[in-house]
Amino acid sequence: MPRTVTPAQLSALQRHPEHVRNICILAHVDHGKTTLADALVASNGVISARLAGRLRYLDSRPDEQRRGITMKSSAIALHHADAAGAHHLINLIDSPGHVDFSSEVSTAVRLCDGAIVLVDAVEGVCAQTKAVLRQAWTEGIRPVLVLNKIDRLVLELGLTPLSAHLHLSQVLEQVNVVMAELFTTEFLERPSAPPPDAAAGPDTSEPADPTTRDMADWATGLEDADDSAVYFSPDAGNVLFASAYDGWGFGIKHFSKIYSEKLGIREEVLLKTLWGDYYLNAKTKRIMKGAQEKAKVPLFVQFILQNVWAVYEAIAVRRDREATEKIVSSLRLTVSARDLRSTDSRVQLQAVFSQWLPLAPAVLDMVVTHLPAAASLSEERAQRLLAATASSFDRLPAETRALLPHFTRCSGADDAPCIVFVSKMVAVDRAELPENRTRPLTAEEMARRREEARRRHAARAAAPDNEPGAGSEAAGVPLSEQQMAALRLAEPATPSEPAAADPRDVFVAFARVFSGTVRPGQRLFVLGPKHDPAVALRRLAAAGAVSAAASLAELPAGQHVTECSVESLYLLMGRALEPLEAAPAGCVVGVGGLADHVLKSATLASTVACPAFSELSSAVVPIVRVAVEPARPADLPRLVAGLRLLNQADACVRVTVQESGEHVLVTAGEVHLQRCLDDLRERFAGCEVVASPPIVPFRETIVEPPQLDMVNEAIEEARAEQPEAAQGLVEVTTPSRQATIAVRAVPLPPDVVELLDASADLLAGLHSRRHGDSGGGDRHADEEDEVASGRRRRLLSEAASEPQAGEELEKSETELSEKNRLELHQLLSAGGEAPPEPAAGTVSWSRARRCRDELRRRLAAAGRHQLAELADSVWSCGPRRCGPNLLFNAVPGYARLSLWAPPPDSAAEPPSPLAAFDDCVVHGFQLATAAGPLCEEPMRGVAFVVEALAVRPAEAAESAPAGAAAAVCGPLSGQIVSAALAACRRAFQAQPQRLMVAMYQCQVHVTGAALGRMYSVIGRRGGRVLHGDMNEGSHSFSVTAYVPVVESFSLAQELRKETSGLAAPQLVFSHWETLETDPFWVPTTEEEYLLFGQKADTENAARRHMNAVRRRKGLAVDEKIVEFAEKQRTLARKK
Ligand SMILES: Nc1nc2c(ncn2[C@@H]2O[C@H](COP(=O)(O)OP(=O)(O)OP(=O)(O)O)[C@@H](O)[C@H]2O)c(=O)[nH]1
Ligand SMILES: [Mg+2]
Repeated sequence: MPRTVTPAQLSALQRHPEHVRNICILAHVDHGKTTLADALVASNGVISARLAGRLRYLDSRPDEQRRGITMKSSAIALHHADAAGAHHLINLIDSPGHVDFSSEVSTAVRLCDGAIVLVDAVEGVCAQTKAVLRQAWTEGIRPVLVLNKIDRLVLELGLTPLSAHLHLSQVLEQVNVVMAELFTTEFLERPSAPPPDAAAGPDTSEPADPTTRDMADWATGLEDADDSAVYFSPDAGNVLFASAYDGWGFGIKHFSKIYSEKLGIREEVLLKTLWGDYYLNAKTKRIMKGAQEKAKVPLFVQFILQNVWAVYEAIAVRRDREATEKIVSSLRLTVSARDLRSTDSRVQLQAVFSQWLPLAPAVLDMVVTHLPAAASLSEERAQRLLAATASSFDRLPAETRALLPHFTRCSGADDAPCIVFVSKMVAVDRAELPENRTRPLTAEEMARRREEARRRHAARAAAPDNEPGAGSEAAGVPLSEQQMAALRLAEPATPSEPAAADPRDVFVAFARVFSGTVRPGQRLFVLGPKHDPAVALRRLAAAGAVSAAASLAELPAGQHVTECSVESLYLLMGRALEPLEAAPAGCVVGVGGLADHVLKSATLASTVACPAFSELSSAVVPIVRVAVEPARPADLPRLVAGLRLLNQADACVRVTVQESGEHVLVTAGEVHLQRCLDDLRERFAGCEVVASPPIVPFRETIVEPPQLDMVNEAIEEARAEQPEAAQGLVEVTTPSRQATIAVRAVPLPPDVVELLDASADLLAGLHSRRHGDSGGGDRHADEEDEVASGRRRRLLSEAASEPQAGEELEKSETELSEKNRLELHQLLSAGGEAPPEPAAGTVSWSRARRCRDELRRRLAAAGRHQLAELADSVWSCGPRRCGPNLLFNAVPGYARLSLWAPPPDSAAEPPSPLAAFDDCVVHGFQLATAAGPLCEEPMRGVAFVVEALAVRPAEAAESAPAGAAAAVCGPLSGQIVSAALAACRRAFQAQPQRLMVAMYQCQVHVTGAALGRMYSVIGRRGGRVLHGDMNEGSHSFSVTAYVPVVESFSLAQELRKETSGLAAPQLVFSHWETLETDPFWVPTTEEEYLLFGQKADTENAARRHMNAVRRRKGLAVDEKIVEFAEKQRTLARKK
């Protein structure tokens, strides 16, 4: 089929935002998104209808085709004419469903107004289905539902139409349960605000069932709590039943029209009753309620499913050619004889269904009627986009608020401010750009050239000295430029060929225009994530003009605006790009020329009054890190350049350079890592890259002393050599003997750690408030941080390498050179330690107080009454000043300002002599929590209580005079940092230490047959199964398990191998879990010797992990290589 629409027609449609729909397809992995997209793409003639569903056109990368999963979201512009003859432009984005690529989903959702959510009718709602529904909800975009793969109900499960109906209603119910959860959560959180989706969009005017409304009012007491628009229901028209693979799909509306003519029942009545518990009374010809009760066949089964089932049975089950032909003729379809005679039943099915119930029109009709147009952006969503950095829309400057009508009206007028959001940067092969592509000749050009050639031929024939057989070249006549051009088959690229030094890939920004019209050559401001319109407007008023840096690299500190020029605009057409003259408000386009200005996402605007849109949130945390290096050392510059490109092209990747020069790549999971490495090798770096085995993070913690030993015997040995009060208390004195600090470490209860995790932004805000905002933490904070942590680690190991005994520690402290001390201080005060910025720019003190009270409550509830009393004297938290460890002040007589209350304006507080060294103790604590003594991984869930801190003035110190002490031992503040660090580490070591491992939550769908083998694979890897429920109406189970991240590599391959490809896991980071074994455990009691033997050579997982990390970091490992060696004998080979 030829292409039915030209890019010119599509770009003409862009000028009517009321006819533009920006939508994405969302679903769990493998539910058929790309297959559905194929059907839609085929409806525009981009691919042949015969190949739709087989080609997976939008999976354009070779690895996507090879692995059969989508890895990058890609967009295509489609045309659709509805039944009324109106023309629509649909910008469709196909997104990946694999959890590793969820960041691609976030980038797609931000640009859209609506989403097609797909659910596999057999598998039902899966983990990612919930995640994408939540994502759509939080972004305020409206979803419609497609229940896909209905053919599997017939062909795989062999369900009857009646049981299929039951099954489908259960799946629908599952989806609606998720929606109800989202609705109620939001409703309870914001009791006074209307729900974003329920009130938005053009079709909320449809009358809601009055009874449900009354009930909602009664139950919740809120007039606007009409949740009817939130749910999916076939009679509301927002649900479609489909099989994307066989190319069919229908909504209730389609059949209600047909049967209203046949039965003479009004269409509206049928629309309300075709789905649900209704049946047709054959005698009275009336529709009655209560089909289930009276054991009647529901209308949906009788009129719809039975017909669909009949086709499947005739074609695919019985392979009955006669019946097939009968069906074809009774449905009045024109199916080609070739298709009907095909031996492949799927070809026959596709041929029949694509005529009877074509998928693309059904989907696109639903999209244009139920999803909002680009022009009808709801006020609520616009406000939310604009007020990303401020606490509320009303607090924004007047100039910013004035932008709102441009958003909601979607004004593409020339005088409207131009606002564009870039959600990701896509690397495109330079040769693929339309300006560099060889363009096929148009018909007129071909005719013109033919004419020219004919003329030349005639002229040559007429020339007297023409010799037959001698071409003009042979005769020595050089061809003219024109002649040369005529000999070429295609038009040469218009601009000169790209210079050899140019990189192969160029970046095209994936963007949506929210207001105004963008044209090539236009200059726009690029607003960084921390851009504050109020500050910029003030600066503008003072200076008269905005001074913006030319590129990201030149950006001075404290400024967040650069200026860029739009080089080119493209229409996104799946694998191809088409040039555009202008992009008016409401459309999704590609923008060229932003590579130096935008790292991953950005807001572009023609005015600085526009705030930066909130950054894209992603549910996945990058957790798998590998060190990469080129196979040939000479390729290092290429690798470095390649990593930079990769970082820009992928929202979820983090690239850092460690102090040691190691390049580290942090990715969301194994599949993501593989794709990143492939990208590096084949595209960005173009050289062979070697990756280290994945580095998995650990945490260190302490626990209560155990009550039972390893053989479950009660530990009776009294630890009463010391008085109770002194147990675990560690006292350290500085080398100059001027200061002493005593610290005790106590484990924090899990729910306190949870509270600290949840309040990280608040804690960081509290800290920066107390210490004056350093303004640090710029776009490159991550990289700096990584460097800083590397350097910190080195300093740490130099400063206090395994402080086991007091003398050793003091020795190492004196060795801490002056230079190192200085570096340490610089490091701590520089951006590297910058905490995350407080969310709203200001600290909410009431929230701080609430957090303190909650902390106290949770500590008391866990029986930690001593700590609960100290809740008001929290000194700091760490590492990075917002982590899950606490430092408490229990120094008698030292009253600090509370962390939880605003600092007083006047400095009227009586300065305690200790206050001067306050920060030193905090720094020591930060260093200690950033790298624990087990294997220098961060600590988690540890409270340090400072029970004594004494600083004697230098004169009083018994040793040499002050000057001399400083000369030998360094400045006192540095010594206190080291002493606090050492005290914390040793207090930690005085408690039972444990290692914590990161856990993945693993979701697997398997059939009953493969269940056992799957359990054994998970068990072998130290995982535990939480629950394994049988899916209703099918033979498959969905199993949820926890698996340690460190044991999870190649789990997918192993599972696939063991279960013959039947199980594929989805792994998402879930939580940190403490390993119960003590990494230093050795058998001590009789029973333990008996059970474990003297060598205790049974596996100690904690020690194995700890030693692996220590070895990787170059730390000392306490391991004997050969123990109990035996003499080696060479066995004689006697045969
Ligand atoms: N039986 C059946 N199979 C289908 C149907 N739709 C898709 N499939 C198959 O399901 C598999 C996955 O389809 P895709 O379209 O790649 O799924 P996806 O949702 O795009 O997957 P990701 O992009 O990786 O998340 C393919 O093998 C399809 O052939 C359907 O309606 N019926
Ligand atoms: Mg896909």
